[in-house]
Amino acid sequence: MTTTHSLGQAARQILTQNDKGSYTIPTKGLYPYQWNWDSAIAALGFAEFDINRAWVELETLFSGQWADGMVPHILFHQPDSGYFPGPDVWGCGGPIPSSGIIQPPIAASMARRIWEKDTVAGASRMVVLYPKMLAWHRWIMQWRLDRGAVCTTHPWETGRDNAPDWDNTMARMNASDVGEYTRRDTAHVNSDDRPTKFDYDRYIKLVQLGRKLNWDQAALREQSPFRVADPTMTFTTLGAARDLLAMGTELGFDTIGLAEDIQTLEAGAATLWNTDLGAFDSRDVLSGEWAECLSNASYLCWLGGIESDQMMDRLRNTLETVPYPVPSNDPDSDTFDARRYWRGPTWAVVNMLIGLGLEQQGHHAEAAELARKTGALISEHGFAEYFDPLSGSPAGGKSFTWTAAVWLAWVG
Ligand code: 9WN
Repeated sequence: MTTTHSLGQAARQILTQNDKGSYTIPTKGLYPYQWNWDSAIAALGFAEFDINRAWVELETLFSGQWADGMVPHILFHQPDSGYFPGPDVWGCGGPIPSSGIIQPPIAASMARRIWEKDTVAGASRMVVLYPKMLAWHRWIMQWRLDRGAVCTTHPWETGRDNAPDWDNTMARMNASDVGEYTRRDTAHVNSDDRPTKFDYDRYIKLVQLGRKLNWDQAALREQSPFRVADPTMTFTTLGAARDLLAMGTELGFDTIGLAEDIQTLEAGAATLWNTDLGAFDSRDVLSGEWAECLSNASYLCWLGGIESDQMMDRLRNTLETVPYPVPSNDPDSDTFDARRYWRGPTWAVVNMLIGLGLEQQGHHAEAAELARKTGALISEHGFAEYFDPLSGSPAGGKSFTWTAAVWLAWVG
């Protein structure tokens, strides 16, 4: 019988095996570099048994910060031919070869939780990290707002790559001139569980556009066909702003503008409420269209400190009716696909972010129920990248860093 103790040991071993010394890869083969939000989650996992290593993870992530404050979604520390697109395709400057886009800015929220475990040691690490985190927050506020909501400029930025949220926007894009390229992901895992060629052509087309515009945010805002205000970016930015304000106030650091930013982002979060859908939704900024998608990101409202009775009703219903909640797409939707990545599968990492939000807002019973169900999923089906929400069967990469970290920091 697998015990909680032995699963804890297995989870630690995964973190240790994926540890490259000062940063952690998500999983061997499929993802050989440092990813932004994966690293923040890895840090939370490390904090359960090696708090110094947790801080090092975040410090390495911020060592890749660009001069303007942007923190890239991938840092290509060492060349590796196993992943596409690599640094040669992105063509970015920056202190470490990197991608030119961001990911959900959860690092400050994870840092706050690590700091709370040891405020004395944490204070000295935050002296260096805090200004960098604040600079990234200010970069997002400068470049990514639409009516106060935070926009994504590439499906990869949200971390929810092929979510149906982007279908309409992607369908309007012409990627016929993207050229030849060779995907590497489908050499590692089942192609039925990954984004389609239609999606990949558009992912690469957007990278080519960013490169052509030298990753100039003002030019991209003018010329990119992809700009969507979304719940992932908005709620994580809002949560991070609140956490920066709390830490900055406690530690006597610069908090100028944070309280106003929180008000702006709260107003922005309200613009993501789709009344007809009855849920937080993504909104295409260029067309004004709703995505009409209830996703697992819709439930990140609590992480952003936003209450919603309707989302709570939906969550309770999902916990009761879906065998392995929370699915990344509504099982009643035509676009639902139980195994294809962000179009249906359950992601333990998003469950944890939903759960941490619920706990923070005092919804302890729902947080405990979600943690229990996520724990059952991992103990029955392993530390997979994601899972079929109906059968629980594992999909994508194995021995996955953030699934192990979720076990250590939240459900184990
Ligand atoms: C592109 C690393 C990342 C996660 C994302 C997940 C997936 C990459 C990919 O893997 O995205 O960034 O190549 O599929 O969608 O959330 O951060 O685990």
